[in-house]
Amino acid sequence: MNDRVHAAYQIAKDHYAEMGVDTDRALAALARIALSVHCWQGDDVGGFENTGAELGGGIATTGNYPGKARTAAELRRDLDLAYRLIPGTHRLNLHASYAETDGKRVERNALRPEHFAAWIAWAQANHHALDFNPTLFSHPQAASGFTLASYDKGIRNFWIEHCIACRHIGAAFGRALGSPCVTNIWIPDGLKDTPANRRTPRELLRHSLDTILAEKIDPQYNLDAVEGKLFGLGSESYVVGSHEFYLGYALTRGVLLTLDTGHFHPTETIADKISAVLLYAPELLLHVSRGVRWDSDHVVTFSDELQLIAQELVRGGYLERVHIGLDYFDASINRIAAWVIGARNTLRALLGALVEPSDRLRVLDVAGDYTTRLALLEELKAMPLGAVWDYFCLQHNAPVGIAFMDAIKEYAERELAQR
Ligand code: RNT
Ligand code: ZN
Repeated sequence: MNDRVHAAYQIAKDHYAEMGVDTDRALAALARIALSVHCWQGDDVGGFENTGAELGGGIATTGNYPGKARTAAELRRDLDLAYRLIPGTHRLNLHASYAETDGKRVERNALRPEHFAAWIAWAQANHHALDFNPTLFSHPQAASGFTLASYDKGIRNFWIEHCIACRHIGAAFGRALGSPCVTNIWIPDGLKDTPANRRTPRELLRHSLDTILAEKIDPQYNLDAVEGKLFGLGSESYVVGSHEFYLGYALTRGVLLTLDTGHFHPTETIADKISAVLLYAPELLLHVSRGVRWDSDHVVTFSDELQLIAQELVRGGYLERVHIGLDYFDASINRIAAWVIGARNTLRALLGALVEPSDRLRVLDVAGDYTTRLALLEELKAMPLGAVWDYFCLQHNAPVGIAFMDAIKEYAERELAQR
């Protein structure tokens, strides 16, 4: 098979060269991209606090596929396999609820870097830089559906303290791994039905965020990001942290804006937003996901939307300014496969964008030759991207094609079946 992959790559390379594209350069550029792989696909966003609290905050996993990770050690083993099947070197995106506290109850506002010592050691040993998220859901203090925008000062303060603690943990990750940690704040606050007052919760949220971010932390270690949303389960009529809220917030405070592909109206895509926001914001965090009707968190497929996002990142020259994270959770299929399928698709889409004849396309734009532009873009869709992708997998010792499922099935029998 390796011979077949090499031979196919040579033919593809020549074919792309005829188009004016250097595939070796594209492969080298792809190898520099580190995806931030979300830990929470591995255990249905459960975390390991064992508080008995159900998944809350208007997000939900459906399905009961066997083999879910029950401990941090199991989750790390599952991640090890996923990373082996995803070509390249990638980051891990952790949530605060994945702290390891030796069976002791540690409140979220008292979390410290040492509660993530095992994660840091594992990340160092395996070359995964770390990103982080405070967890403002699945908790008694979030039972009302409100956290940083709560009318209750005690609740607000609890979550402010939690977010401050998380920024320090993020900075510790950045220091330990030698790469800035992006600490992303997403809150569930919202209402099922129309509020009488949309204004005050937004003022409260702004104030809470300002308090959280008051302390300056060296961006070499920690970068702050804020993530908005259109609606959640049970927050259909009003979400305090909407896109406009956070766009304004990020731009005036100089923090990163997070765009989650599942957090907009169904026909609205984030691809068009990237070049607009990056005129004003220094950096972006993406949560690559797939919205399907009311769910914003399906496994990422090789969709038009995914390809368009990748094209925007490459065409705009934004790869250095955009942190690419994954964010979905499916409990109805093998969870390791879910990670691998979504991550491989994201990388493959980026490769597709990297092998575009970008100079030629730009000339057509400027010349106003939209007919040729359309013709060329459609021809590109049938270029041998698969051969270049297979070669990338081979280069990085990851399985070629569907062979990654063999490793997952073997692991499912050996390891997951025991859970
Ligand atoms: C929820 C947000 C958020 C979460 C994670 C688990 O709608 O997308 O990013 O998915 O924090
Ligand atoms: Zn998200």
